[in-house]
Amino acid sequence: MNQNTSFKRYLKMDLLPTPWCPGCGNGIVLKTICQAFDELNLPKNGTVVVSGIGCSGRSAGYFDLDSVHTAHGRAIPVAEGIKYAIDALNVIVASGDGDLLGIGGNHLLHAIRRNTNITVVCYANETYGMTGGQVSPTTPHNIKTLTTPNGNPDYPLDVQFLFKHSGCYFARSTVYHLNHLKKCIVEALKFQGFSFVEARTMCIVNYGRRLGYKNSNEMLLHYKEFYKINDDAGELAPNEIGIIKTNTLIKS
Ligand SMILES: Cc1ncc(C[n+]2csc(CCOP(=O)(O)OP(=O)(O)O)c2C)c(N)n1
Repeated sequence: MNQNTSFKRYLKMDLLPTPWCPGCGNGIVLKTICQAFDELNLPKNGTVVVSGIGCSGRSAGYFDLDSVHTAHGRAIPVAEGIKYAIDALNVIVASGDGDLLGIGGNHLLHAIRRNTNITVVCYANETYGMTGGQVSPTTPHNIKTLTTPNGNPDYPLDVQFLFKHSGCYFARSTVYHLNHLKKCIVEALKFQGFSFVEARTMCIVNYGRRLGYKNSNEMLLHYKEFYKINDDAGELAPNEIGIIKTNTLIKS
């Protein structure tokens, strides 16, 4: 199969289009996960995708693999259960920041503690997209959302710090930086232990338009201009994307 289209073998092409709004970045994350699977030639009958609830959670059903669409926030423990039951499987979680860091945050902490050998790709759009654009754990300070019309009084969770001293893998990228995002996912899949990729992605309809973006392309251009790649970092600045080298993390 042609190198550029062979990733499609991991997708249920007959189910397309997805239910996501025009301009949503989720499709880019979904495609990039499939490209990472393709690069590693993951066996379709040996790979499982698990998601929680949310727009991004809908991605599980579009993989042409065994997949589980769990209850809200419960993707990680279900994925861990699958991995502990059948170690030979590649187990990947694909879900949103609200799902994984909000209602599911407790499970994330314990997956890090256990260093379970699964990969999580977090569609981090800084909002609860499916339910209309409420504030989420990753919404920046002062940003206006449906539930913070005067600006978010809280500060966002900087996810990388949950991983400090864990011995796990953490990477951050965006849907603008396609090759970098794919590299982050490929390296995560190769990592023997718990790996987490924070994929910054845009929700124009329920988030970006409240911030004054006219379209999702403007949000993409913001990623292009704001983020700098720093793959050798022990820690990422707010405007940096990269892979935190696991050898900079000390397992206590
Ligand atoms: C137990 C429970 N609480 C609340 C909801 C409502 N709900 C559905 S999706 C969602 C937020 C999802 O946000 P996120 O994970 O960021 O995904 P996105 O839609 O932004 O991709 C919420 C709160 C639910 N379905 N179940």
